[in-house]
Parts: sequence; C-alpha cells; structure tokens
Amino acid sequence: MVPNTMSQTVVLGVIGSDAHVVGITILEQAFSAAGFDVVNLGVQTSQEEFAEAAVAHDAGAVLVSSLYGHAEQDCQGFHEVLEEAGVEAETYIGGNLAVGQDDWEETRATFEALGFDRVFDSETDPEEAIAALRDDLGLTTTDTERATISS
Ligand code: B12
Repeated sequence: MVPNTMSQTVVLGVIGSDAHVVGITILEQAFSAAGFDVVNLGVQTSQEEFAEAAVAHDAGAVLVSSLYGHAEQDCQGFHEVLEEAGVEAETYIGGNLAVGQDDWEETRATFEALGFDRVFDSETDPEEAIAALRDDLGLTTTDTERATISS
C-alpha cells in the first residue's frame, strides 16, 4: 500500500438499537486529536446509515461499536450492504461484542467471519486503534502526531 494516499476520514457509530454513547465519544476525540477526520454517526445507527456515510465522505475506514451484547445479530449482512453501496473501506468493530465475552478468540473469529478486518475488545486503548488505522490506511506518523498521542 502506498503511504498517504488513502482517505484519513473515518466513519464511526454504534450499530443497531444500542444506546451506549460514551465509548464512541472518547474514540471520536482521540481520533480527531490524532489528525483523522471523524464522522460520528452516534448511537442507534443502521447498516445503511454506515454505508451512506462511508460513500458520502469517501471514508478510509468504517468503525463499528457495540456494547449491549447483540453485535453478531446487528452485523449480519453488514459487509454485503457496504459492498452493494460500493464501500471499499477498512472495517473495524469493537466493544462488548458478545454476551459475557467468555471466549474472546471465538468472538474475534465470529466477527472476522462476518467480514471485519479488525476486531477489538472493550479493553482496547484508543491508541491501539489509531496505530492500526495508520497501518491500514498507509499513513505515516509525524512527530507532532506522536506528541499528541502520548500527551
Ligand atoms: C453506562 C452503561 C449503560 C448506560 C448507557 C448510557 C449511555 N447513553 O451511554 C445505560 C444505563 C443506558 C445502559 C443501558 C443498557 N446496558 Co449498559 N452499561 C453501561 C456501562 C456501566 C458502562 C459503559 C460505558 O460507558 N463505558 C465507558 C466507555 C469509555 O467504555 P466502552 O463503552 O467499553 O468503550 C471503550 C471500549 O469498549 C472500546 N470500544 C468501544 N467500541 C469500539 C469500537 C472500535 C472500532 C474500537 C477500536 C474500540 C471500541 O473503546 C472505547 C473507549 O475506550 C457498561 C459496563 C461497563 N463497565 O462497560 C454496561 C454494559 C455495556 N451494559 C450492558 C447492558 C446489558 C445494557 C442493557 C441491555 C441493560 C438492559 N437490560 O436494559 C441496556 C441497553 C440499552 C441500549 N439500547 O443500548 C452490558 C452489556 C453486556 C454484554 N455485552 O455482554 C454491560 C457490559 C453491563 C454488564 N456487565 O452486564 N448501559
């Protein structure tokens, strides 16, 4: 992948009927401080709303959050909806992805099978997602950005 050629815009939202807003608010602030253009769709976002926003903003990544335990149901067919809309962005999902999250590797495998490029648990630091985004979008880290992240 050629560095600095992909969109730095990320579309972020909480999928389904989930109303947990604190996590994506923190992520929005962290991604913005790291230099990304963030389109925060908020809570209770439908699959179609993610797809429409990704197209409208030519997003490099679509980031889905889910906390309430219904992520697997909410994400069925999600990648088909994105594909139909012509979205070629990286897709991440994170949060409390299963009820109880007993076996994380099984949970990760479930969401990878649904088409997500990366799967994050609820212990994920925003910095980890930022590093993944930089890697996946072929962006280089400037000294200024590095200082912003570590401060
Ligand atoms: C506050 C809270 C609520 C509030 C939400 C208020 C609001 N508007 O946000 C209220 C009271 C409304 C609520 C309701 C419910 N809740 Co609640 N809630 C919580 C609680 C206590 C804290 C969530 C929070 O704000 N955490 C702080 C933020 C900073 O952390 P975070 O959300 O985890 O986000 C971070 C990471 O997860 C990660 N992350 C999240 N998304 C993504 C996405 C990507 C791409 C990446 C990289 C990272 C990432 O990064 C974030 C920032 O660091 C949690 C328990 C807990 N300790 O987590 C339960 C919890 C999430 N709730 C739970 C449940 C079950 C519910 C209800 C279904 C309860 C009910 N029966 O009504 C309802 C659902 C209502 C709905 N439609 O969504 C369960 C989920 C169980 C599961 N998944 O197995 C939890 C885990 C409590 C529990 N232990 O049972 N809840």
